[in-house]
Formats: sequence, structure tokens, C-alpha cells
Amino acid sequence: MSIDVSARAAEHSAGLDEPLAILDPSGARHANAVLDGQLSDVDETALTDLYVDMALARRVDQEAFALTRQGELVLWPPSLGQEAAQVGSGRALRETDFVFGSYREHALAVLRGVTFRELLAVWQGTTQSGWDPQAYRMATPQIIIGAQTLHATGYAMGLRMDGADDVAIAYLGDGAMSEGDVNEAMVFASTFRVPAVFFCQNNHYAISEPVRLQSASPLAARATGFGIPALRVDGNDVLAVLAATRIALQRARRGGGPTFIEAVTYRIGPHTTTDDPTRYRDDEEVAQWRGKDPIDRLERHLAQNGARVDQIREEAQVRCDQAARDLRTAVTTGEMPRAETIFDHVYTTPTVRISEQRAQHLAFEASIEGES
Ligand SMILES: Cc1ncc(C[n+]2csc(CCOP(=O)(O)OP(=O)(O)O)c2C)c(N)n1
Ligand SMILES: [Mg+2]
Repeated sequence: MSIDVSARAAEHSAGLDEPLAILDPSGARHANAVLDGQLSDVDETALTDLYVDMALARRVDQEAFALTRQGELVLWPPSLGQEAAQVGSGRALRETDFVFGSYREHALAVLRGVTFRELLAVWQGTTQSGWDPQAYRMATPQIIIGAQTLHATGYAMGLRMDGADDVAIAYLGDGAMSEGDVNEAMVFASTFRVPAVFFCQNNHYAISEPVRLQSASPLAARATGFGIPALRVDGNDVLAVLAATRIALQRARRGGGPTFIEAVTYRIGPHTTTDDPTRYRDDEEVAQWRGKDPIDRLERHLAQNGARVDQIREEAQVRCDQAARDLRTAVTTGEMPRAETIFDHVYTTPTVRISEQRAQHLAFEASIEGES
């Protein structure tokens, strides 16, 4: 029986040999039998919106990186190069779907409406968590590699029990595929047929570990062993990502269970602002991937379609410059939370022990007040 399940999952999979793509790096559009049907509504306005979203994501990332170098943020995990993977999938979601990200999904946070203040506070160390997950339908950043896939699966089990047709989407990296948590999440998601999407951004590295040392076969192929159909797409092609995510979401809403998407992309920048990638990879490899840039690709496509690219670029520039100003204001307006708030959100209802620890801490603070 398990063989049948895997075989069925494989039958509904696509792109395992060669990633599915719509736009090539030159911006030319190619027909794709699996994806084309999902893109009939994507006109020039929609393409422009995707372009502006990606430009904005890139600028937020660039500014936050600079704020780290200026000592305003403690750390930042850059998303340069991964804009199509994040924006294409993020734009496929409904407002009521729930996002469970890792720590690199800044574009998702921006699309969901998380404020710059809330986003930067995470990396400034001035929040105990980040934001209200329910307000944005997005969980706060997860540093424990892969843990969010369990959260998404559990949430999706709840959605099924409620009879809702929303979907939980978990973002994970290539390195996370080696974690037990992810494998456990896929078992539960598959056997309970939960409305979940596992969206893996294969950016080719887990810090310094190249993906070829994590897997000898495409990561997406693993999902089929769990009975989960997989779509492997060019992750720098925003249209391919949008279409694949729509397919996965539709399957989940119809009661067809989870889908695994592998978006093949590349982390152009360092792992975080404390990493030096020149120690473990060649400039040549990075240059090759720069040639597949997701934003340049869409810009070329718009130009080939006769769109007024100079106008679109200008519109994006205005939005980006405003975002840069807003980020700088946001980074300087935060307040340090009081230390005792660390006890506030451990449990919905504090346990006796947590309450005691809180009281002890307050007593200690009072005892040293005025000492320095
Ligand atoms: C359980 C766990 N193990 C190790 C780490 C340290 N760590 C932080 S990021 C990272 C690499 C993750 O790589 P990947 O899943 O590919 O995501 P990416 O950083 O490339 O987005 C590791 C090993 C961690 N945070 N959690
Ligand atoms: Mg990675």
C-alpha cells in the first residue's frame, strides 16, 4: 500500500529531472504544460506588481544589511537572490492562509503587512518574539532549523478538523531537509492529508555546507517517498513559483493533502551578516547565479512585452526609497522591552513556577536598584 501512495505522489509530481520554468534568464517566456493554466490572469499590471514587490524586498534586505554594519541591528540573514521564490509564493496565498517561515522570509513578512518596526526589532534584539502571529497570519521567525514544518503541520491538522479551506505553508531551506523535524512533519502531513505546503528554498547552502552534501538526488524527490507530490521549479522565475504555489494551494483546499515545492534558487549574499562566504565558495559560482537574477529576468520580460520599463523602474524606485526612509525611522524608534516580559509569553496561562521566577526576578531588580 505504501508503494501505491508513493507511486501516486510521483505521478502528481513534476520537474524532478529539470526544474519547471516559464521565464528563462533572458526574459523570454516558454510554454509549460504543468504551469501555464495557472497564469491566465497575469497581465502587465500583475507583472508590474510582482516586479515592484521583488524590488521592494531587495531594498529592504539591502538597507537592513547596511543597518547591521552601522551597528543598529545585531544580525541579519540576507535574502538577496531569493526574491522570486518568496514573492511568487507569497502572492499566491490568501490573506487567511498561515505562513510558518524560517528566519530568511523577509519578503513574506513585508507582503503580510508586518511593520518595519516589528521586523527590525527581531534583529535588533528588542522584542521577545516579533509580532502578533494572528494579526498577520504569519508566525514569528523560527531559528530552530525545520521546527516550523511541525508547527505548520499541526496548524493544518487543526484547519482540517475545523473544516476550513485555508492552507498552512511552511518555508524551509535545503539544509532543513536533513532535520528529523522535517521528516516527522512530512509523515504526519501525508498520513493525515493535511492542507499544507512545504516550500523549500534550495538556495544551495546550509551556512557553508553545499546542498550536494545534503542530498545526492533532488530534494523534491524525497517528498514522494512520504507520499507527498512534489513540484520542482526554477526558484528565480517568479511566474513558475507563483503557478506552482497555486497548484499546491488548490490541491490542499480541495482536500488533496500536502504538496512539496522545491524552488531552486541561490543565496547570493552571506548566510548572515557574520558569515564570510568567500571561505567556502568560488566567485565564479556566484557570478553564474547573478546571471540568473530574478528581478533582471522579469524586467527583461516586461521590456520584451513592450511595457514601459523606465516608468515601472521609476515607480519601484519611489517605493524603495520611501521604504529605506521608513526602515531608518523604524530602527531608531524602538524601545528595549523590560526584562520581566521574558516570562510573559511562555504559556498562555503562566504556571506557578513561571510566576515565581518572575517574582524572583523583580525582587532581584528591586534589590539592586540605585546600586550603580
Ligand atoms: C536545529 C538547529 N541546528 C543547527 C542550527 C544552526 N544553523 C542555523 S542556520 C543553519 C543552516 C540552515 O540551512 P538551510 O536550511 O539551507 O537554510 P538557509 O539558511 O540556507 O536559508 C544552521 C545549521 C539551528 N539554528 N538549529
Ligand atoms: Mg539553504
